[in-house]
Amino acid sequence: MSEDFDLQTFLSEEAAGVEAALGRAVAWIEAEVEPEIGAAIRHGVLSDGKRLRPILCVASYRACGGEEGEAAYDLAASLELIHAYSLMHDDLPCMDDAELRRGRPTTHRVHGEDVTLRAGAALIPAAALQAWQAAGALGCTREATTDVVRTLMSASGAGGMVGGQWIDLEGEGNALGAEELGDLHRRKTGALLAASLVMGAAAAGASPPRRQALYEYGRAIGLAFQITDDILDATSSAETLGKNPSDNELDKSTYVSLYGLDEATRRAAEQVDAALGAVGEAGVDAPALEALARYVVERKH
Ligand code: GRG
Repeated sequence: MSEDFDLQTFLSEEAAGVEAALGRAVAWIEAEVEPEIGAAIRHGVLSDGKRLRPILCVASYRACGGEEGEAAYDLAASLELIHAYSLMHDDLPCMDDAELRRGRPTTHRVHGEDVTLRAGAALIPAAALQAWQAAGALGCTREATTDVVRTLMSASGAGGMVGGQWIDLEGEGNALGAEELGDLHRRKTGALLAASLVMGAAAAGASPPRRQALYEYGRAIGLAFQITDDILDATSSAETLGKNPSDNELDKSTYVSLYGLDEATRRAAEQVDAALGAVGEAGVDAPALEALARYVVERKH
């Protein structure tokens, strides 16, 4: 990593930009829904997440020549709206039945199941609108705007995150093979992470090879992220993670159960190298992307 890149300062400055954009997004969404739904949305979205997807989106946008400004964070916030809904629904009793998320009670434990279900559902079209509005504010062409919104919705949908979650739920109690596990995670976690990079590139009007390189970077760090998630679930505590480790309890197949800790760690590092190789070959010189790829596997929660 470049010696003089200060990752912690970068992450906290970027998170501040994302936080402000999420505040603006939640304010317009709240104005359209009943107060109890708005309160649940506020709980699920404005809690203490790492904001990795939006930070990646803005880093990609900049790496492709996009200019500074609030609208880039507004675009990036659309990814966090999808991510937040997925966590709110994932924690429901009909899915993972979790009581703790981001160090505090899950949305349904505070606001109730039916309200959380509706709040999460409201966030899906809100995210599409958020991305569409932000692309307009960024001056994206009609083609780039379509690309941005389609990328977000396609990564969130049945071919991406929703499909991956379905395989995950069906897999509980069954040992998945390497191919099935890879497919599950490419869809459940990897698709939205890769979309973060592609949306930033598309909004900045990146050339097709550069956009492709960022997609490959996103796919690789998506896999590295999930392997690390499995390692943290197997080795860390609820206090550090802000959620209860649950893979074992739910009898889920993971990279740790399939390969063991050492091999899982090696595979995560291999994906970081692949991510850096993809952007390096395309001549994308972005210290932030390099630092973020390493952060994905070095993080503690
Ligand atoms: C109805 C089948 C069906 C699906 C609905 C619920 C759902 C859609 C999808 C769930 C997808 C899911 C829970 C993915 C997990 C991704 C993941 C590893 C989350 C943790 O991400 P971090 O570490 O969390 O970035 P923070 O809290 O920092 O944002």
